[in-house]
Amino acid sequence: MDLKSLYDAVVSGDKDSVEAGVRAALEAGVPAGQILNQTLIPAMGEVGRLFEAQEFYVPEMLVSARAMQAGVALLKPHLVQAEVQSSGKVVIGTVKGDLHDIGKNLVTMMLEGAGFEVHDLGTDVSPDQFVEAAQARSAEIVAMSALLTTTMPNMKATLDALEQAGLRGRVKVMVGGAPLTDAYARQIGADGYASDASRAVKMAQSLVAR
Ligand code: B1M
Repeated sequence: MDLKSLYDAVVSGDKDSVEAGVRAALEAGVPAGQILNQTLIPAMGEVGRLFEAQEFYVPEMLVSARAMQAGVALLKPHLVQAEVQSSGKVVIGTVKGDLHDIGKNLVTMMLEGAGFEVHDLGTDVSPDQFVEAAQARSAEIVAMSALLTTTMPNMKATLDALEQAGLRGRVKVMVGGAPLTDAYARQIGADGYASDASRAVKMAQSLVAR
C-alpha cells in the first residue's frame, strides 16, 4: 500500500487497512517518523477539515481516531528508543472537559523515548488530579494538553491550583495542543509551550536543565 492509500485509510477510518499500510510502509523502509508526520497526522488534519465542513460528524471522527491510534501503536516501537537513565519525572494529561488524547499520547511516547518517567493521567483531568499526581510522583514537570478552545482555560485553573498547593516553585509547567500558542502559554504563566511531540521533548529537556 502506498502512503496516499494509507492517508485515505485513516480519513475513512479503515483500521485494518491502516494497520496493513503502516506494516507495509515499515517493511518498505519508510522511516516511522515520516509515516507519522507526513501521512497519519495530515490525515487527521483532513478529518478535522471535513468535520468543520460538516461532511463528517463525531462518529466518523471517532472511527478515524481509532484507525489512527492503531497505526500509531504499530509505529511506537520504532519511534521510542528507551534510554537507561531517567531524564526526569513528568505528569501528563489532557485537561478537564477534554477527551482528545492522540496528541497527548504521542507526546508521552516521545518523552518516554527520551528517557523521561511519564505518569499519564489520561483525559478529562481536573486541576486537583494534576496537583495530587505532581505531589505523589515528585514530578519535575506537569504537562497539559488541550484541543478545544473551551478547555484551554482549564490550563490556567491547573496552574492556579499548583500555585495554591505551593508547588510552582519546584514544578515546571508545559502546555501544548492544536489551539495553543506560545503567546497563550506565556499569558497564563506556563514555563513552556511546544507545537508538536518532538519539540515537546526539547522543551522538557530544557525545563529540567533550568
Ligand atoms: Co474533536 N475537535 N471534538 N474529536 N477533533 C477538534 C479538536 C476540532 C478542531 C475539529 C474541528 O472543528 N475542525 C474541534 C475543536 C474546535 C475548537 O475548539 N475551536 C473539535 C470538536 C468541536 C470536538 C467536539 C466538541 C465535537 C462534538 O461533540 N460536537 C468533541 C469534544 C469532546 C471532548 O473532548 N469533550 C470532539 C470529539 C472528538 C472525538 C472524540 C470524536 C475525537 C478524539 C478521539 C481521541 O482523541 N481519542 C476527535 C478528533 C479526532 C478531532 C480531530 C479531527 C483530530 C485531533 C487529533 O487527534 N489530531 C480535531 C481536528 C484537528 O485537530 N485538526 C478535532 C492529531 C494529533 C496528533 O494532533 O492533538 O494537535 P494534536 O497533537 C499534536 C500537537 O498539537 C502537539 O503534539 C501533537 C503531535 O504533533 N501537542 C502537544 C498536543 N498536546 C501537546 C502537549 C504538549 C506539547 C505538544 O505539551 C504538554
